[in-house]
Amino acid sequence: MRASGWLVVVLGVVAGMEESGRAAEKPDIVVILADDLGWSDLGCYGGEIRTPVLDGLAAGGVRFTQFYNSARCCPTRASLLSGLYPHQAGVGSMTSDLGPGHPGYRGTLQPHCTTLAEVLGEAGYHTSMVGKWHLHNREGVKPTDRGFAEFYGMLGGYNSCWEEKPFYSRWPEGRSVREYTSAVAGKPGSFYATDVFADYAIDFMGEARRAGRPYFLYLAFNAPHFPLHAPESDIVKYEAMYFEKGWDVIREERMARVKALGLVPQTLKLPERSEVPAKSHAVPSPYAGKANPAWLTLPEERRRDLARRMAVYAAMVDRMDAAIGRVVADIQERGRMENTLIVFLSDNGACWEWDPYGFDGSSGPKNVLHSGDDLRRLGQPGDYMSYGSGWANAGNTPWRLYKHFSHEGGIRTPMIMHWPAGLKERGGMRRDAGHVIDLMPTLVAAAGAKYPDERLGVRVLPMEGRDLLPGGDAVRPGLLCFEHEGSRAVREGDWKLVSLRGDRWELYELGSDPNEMRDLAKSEPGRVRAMAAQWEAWAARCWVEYEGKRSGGVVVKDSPQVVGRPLVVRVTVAGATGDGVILAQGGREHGYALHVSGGRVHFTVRRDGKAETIAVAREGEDFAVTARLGAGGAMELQVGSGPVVRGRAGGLIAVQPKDGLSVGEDAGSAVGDYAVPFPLKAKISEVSVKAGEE
Ligand SMILES: [Ca+2]
Repeated sequence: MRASGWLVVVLGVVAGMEESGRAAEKPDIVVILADDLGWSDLGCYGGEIRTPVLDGLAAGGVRFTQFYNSARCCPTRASLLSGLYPHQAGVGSMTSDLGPGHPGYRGTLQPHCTTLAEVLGEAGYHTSMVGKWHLHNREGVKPTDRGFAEFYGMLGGYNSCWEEKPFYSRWPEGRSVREYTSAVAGKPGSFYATDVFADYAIDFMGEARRAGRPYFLYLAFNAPHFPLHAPESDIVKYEAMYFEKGWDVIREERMARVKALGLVPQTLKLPERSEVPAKSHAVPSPYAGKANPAWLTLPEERRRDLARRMAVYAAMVDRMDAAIGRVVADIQERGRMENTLIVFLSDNGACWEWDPYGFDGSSGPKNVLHSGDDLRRLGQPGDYMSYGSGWANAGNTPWRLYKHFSHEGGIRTPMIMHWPAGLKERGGMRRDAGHVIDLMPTLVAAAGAKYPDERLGVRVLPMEGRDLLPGGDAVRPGLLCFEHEGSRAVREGDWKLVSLRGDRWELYELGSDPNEMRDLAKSEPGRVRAMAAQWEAWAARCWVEYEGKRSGGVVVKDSPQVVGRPLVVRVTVAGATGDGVILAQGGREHGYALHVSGGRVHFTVRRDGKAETIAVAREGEDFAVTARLGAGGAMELQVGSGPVVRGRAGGLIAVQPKDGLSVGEDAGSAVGDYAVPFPLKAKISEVSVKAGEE
């Protein structure tokens, strides 16, 4: 029996090789994801940042000129790994879990989706992940619970690149770990995340080779996401140049190069500097709602500070390219370059948070103007900063807007595929649209794997994307759809319908107007209606809860600044026959709301996703409400002259909510336990929100 079984195996292998030669051998697969990388940052996409390794992969493979992600860290990662739209996988927003009533917003990969690691593991692949997960750190949903046999990296979204503990970990527990000294910038043997990721990637590839198995390595850098950290030796390559040129010259130079490279039409014009979105967390930013300023209008001290920030960012990209170079060199040394499929892309566009000056300390309103010797601290251990919207705008040249948004600056990513044994192209371009949902069908095809119908007894949703390997289409058939925090888009052929949160639809013909400069919505109302209906149908099918959905309530234009301030909210309601929201400011992360439900008035305070609610009965259809949030989080609620009900939130509102104050509905995501917009049929008057007084 034993001899005959052995014989059958050998015959099978020989037959396979005779049929299709090298292709019978499964390719090794490496998917490399950058974090918050702008569209034109890489040399092969028009950037001045030195990226010779990625440029080399592009020269030996194929670049996609219109490849899309899902605008933000978590949704893109969920979509890339599952082959589904983010909401279908359960990650329509970030990692907050809104509960079973909101299947698109469970904050982590759901049982009805499978992952690239699970599918390729079933096909015999050694599976490993190095880098940033950001799909929740709960037990049962870590990388090693979703198909990756080995993991080293960070489970959360962003943290120091210089400090290993407690941010980076090795799973499964008990595996051998490398030892690094901590936070001694640039010293041999000290920890720097990007370099360490390459160390572990090479370790994991070696393990697979020793086991005699093909491997799938998912290498998800946290570079160049904030906090911007890089070795001084890389920063100095860029600092003086960025100060001399500034973002206006860089934008012009990149524009010229993307044309020279043939990435965009020769007729394309550089748009005006993008605006700083009005809902800025850097409140009160004087730039909110205005365009990024011209570089030379800024004082020299500010320009030196900003040049240093951009230099640190560029150094992170430079260093990431070098780390990828070490991984590629390891593959080359083993003679495996021919049959290794390498994919490189970014999870979203460059990050504008939250105004042209960037932030210091944490993502929020604090900015520090550094000067003199203090500039040298930027990017070093202990520092924490970002580069701001002016540089992010340059990073996304020639597109509009940034990370978070469904305009091209948010969702268009560089995308390189390199696989000499499987792809015809050597330095070519693919000009049809692609999307991260395409990686699942592409890798399933490349690996000869099978996408399952079921996973652990649960039916798995079918793949949404298409196999990229054949190529050859001038225009992608079908629809691509987008939604993130109310920014929506649908693309069919070269037509794209797009909106900001809560705003009207804009219509663009990307074939002649790739950077969304000529809005045709007014002249093509029929097309707007038809495409909007396509988007609505997609949203309903994929569990999208559109945050900008409006119901006739009022959104207050200049919402109160509530961070760290005691609140007193007063409002008069008349003719309230049913349930609904009286007023709300904020959403699923931070904010407060008053709503009526089950004959009671509810007061909710939400901090970091955690909601505290107190409620009191109301008498009749007409009533006045007073709600207070005091120091230390003391909550009070009173209806009319009735009893005062008390509760306690964790503290005052800690982050200025993105969703403005709305009256008569909750126009953003839900602060309280209701389904937005939850309009209240009533006359609401005498609304007063006092922030900063007890
Ligand atoms: Ca990101």
